[in-house]
Amino acid sequence: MQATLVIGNKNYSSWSLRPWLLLRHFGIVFEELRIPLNLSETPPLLRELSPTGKAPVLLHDGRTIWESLAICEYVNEVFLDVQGWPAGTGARAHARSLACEMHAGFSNLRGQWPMNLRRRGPMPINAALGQDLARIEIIWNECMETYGGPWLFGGFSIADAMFAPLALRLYCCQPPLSEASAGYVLKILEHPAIMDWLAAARLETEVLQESEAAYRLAEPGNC
Ligand SMILES: N[C@@H](CCC(=O)N[C@@H](CS)C(=O)NCC(=O)O)C(=O)O
Repeated sequence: MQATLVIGNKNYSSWSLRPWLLLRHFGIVFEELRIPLNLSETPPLLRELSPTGKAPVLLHDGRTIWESLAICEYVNEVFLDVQGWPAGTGARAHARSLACEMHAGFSNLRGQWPMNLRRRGPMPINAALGQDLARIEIIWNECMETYGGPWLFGGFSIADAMFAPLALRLYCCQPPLSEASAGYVLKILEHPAIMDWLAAARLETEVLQESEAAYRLAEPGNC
């Protein structure tokens, strides 16, 4: 039975992108139901589909699966024959740790640079944001050194799906990056599914004031 992935706006919904990318990368055919966020009709529509009233949510075989990482785990089990994580207990544990860290952490980066694919140009970096960026450098450099690239664990895994929106934020806000991290951002940008997502995002016209305001506060008119 075909699954339906409920997503938010492609320009803004970083959580939606994660399981969407995983499904697309592995060629899983699914239906996409886009519900624009922050409209007056959004909360009742999302509440009907998801217990948290948030996107993404996956509907499959009479089941409702919410939370991006839980959706990735379900996709891994049901559609990917558990190939969504790297082979090898050590690498798998490492990848799961990073995916959880991404899901639970990076609040400064997520708060100050919410995903807004229309933004382009350098943004100021305060101490808190700098800490998140430094941690990303450590993670990506360690992964490239340990597993040899081109993806975080060699082949594409759920860890890449989890970090992809963060890579797009770095593309939009252009902080200084090491060679390994810049290469990884480029690799994400060149993924055919990401190119499709970006093209669809460009066609969207909705404006989420909340996401725009974060940037205006940081530096008016900079990007
Ligand atoms: N922890 C959740 C976060 C989901 C989330 O915050 N989704 C946002 C869109 S990116 C949303 O649905 N916002 C609508 C709202 O909060 O009303 C996950 O990993 O899926």
